[in-house]
Amino acid sequence: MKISLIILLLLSSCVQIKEEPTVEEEKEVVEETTEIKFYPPVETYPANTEFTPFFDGQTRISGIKTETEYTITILSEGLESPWGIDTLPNGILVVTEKSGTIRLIENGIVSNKINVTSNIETSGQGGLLDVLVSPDFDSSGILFFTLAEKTNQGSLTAVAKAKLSIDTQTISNFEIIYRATPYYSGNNHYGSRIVFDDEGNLFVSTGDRQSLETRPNAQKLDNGHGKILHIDIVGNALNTNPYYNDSNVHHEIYSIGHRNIQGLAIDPITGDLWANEMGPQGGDELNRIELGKNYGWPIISYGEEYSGSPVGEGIRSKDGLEQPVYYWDPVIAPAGMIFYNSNVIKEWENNLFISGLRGQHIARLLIKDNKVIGEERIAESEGQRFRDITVGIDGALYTITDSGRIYRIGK
Ligand SMILES: [Ca+2]
Repeated sequence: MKISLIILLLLSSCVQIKEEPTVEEEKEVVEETTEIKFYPPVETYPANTEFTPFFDGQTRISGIKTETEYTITILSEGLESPWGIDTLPNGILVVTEKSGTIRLIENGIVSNKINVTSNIETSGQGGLLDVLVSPDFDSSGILFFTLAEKTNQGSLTAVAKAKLSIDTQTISNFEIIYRATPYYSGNNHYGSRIVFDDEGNLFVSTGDRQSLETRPNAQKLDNGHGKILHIDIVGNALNTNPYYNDSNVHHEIYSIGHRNIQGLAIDPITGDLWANEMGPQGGDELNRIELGKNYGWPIISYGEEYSGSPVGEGIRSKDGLEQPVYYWDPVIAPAGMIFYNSNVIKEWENNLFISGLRGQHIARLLIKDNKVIGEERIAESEGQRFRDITVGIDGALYTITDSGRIYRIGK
């Protein structure tokens, strides 16, 4: 049996080798290797700080321009403070609203509000935040969320899961599975995003809760502030986490030293986790996240305090602390981001798209060998604060804005 199977495999591989590419296939190869044109950097304003990059190409990289024709369409302006967007397997879009509701968008039509939970700190940067569709959604109806949970001790970033009914009218079985303790009275810098790794576990990002009191928590191991966490779908820390066997630590920690992360994405080719991070004045970052590493906040930063005084010692690098792959000064305030995992617009394949709040555009980044080699600003003329972005099953980008719009950007 085994030998005949091997012979069969050998035969079939021989047949494949002998196959000549068709004319059409050859044409495609030519198109794909078309040289990329580079332009001057997209940022033309002076930086806030006088830091120089740690390596060439770490900021203000060459500009690029999408050559494919695409359109930018407003599907609706009726969302109320939308924050997170994801795509159901059938192409329906699910959007969170900060007050604690979701909406479904099918063929551009926005559903009524569906209540998820009311136990939310909705002031400041709080709210029902990110949403993530479970890979087994078709059978389970499960959605994951991040939110600012409200209690009488203050608030914190939490991860929850809940079930959307088959008729898509109601949410049930809402359950918090993880809490980024401790609670704190402030209402800013909750992060947060949530993505699946390639084994079906969750990466979650948080923030440092903004105050000078909580900021040092980003460097401490006993809490969930200013971290990326790695948990399973019931909320347990993974035993591969770097401090899993230590006592008096937050076992869910994957990486530390983050200020406020509103963008996480998995590279579809390498499986690597990427995160963006809000800097203070100047110093927004893009990082490639590795297990157990320290990304530096608040010890190093390419930004400064809003007063103009330095952050800590005012240094941008230090041994043992990770350098960002890329940074922005002035800031774009990066929020949700995604790798374009469709082939509908070929030149966008595996590019990273970051929704910018203060920057009021979608940043398209071309990445090669873990370095940014090109940057484009998309939808800049819309004048919107872009909060999150997803790729639809039609290969278009769908993005939501603070003013309540949802856009389709694609062919
Ligand atoms: Ca950093």
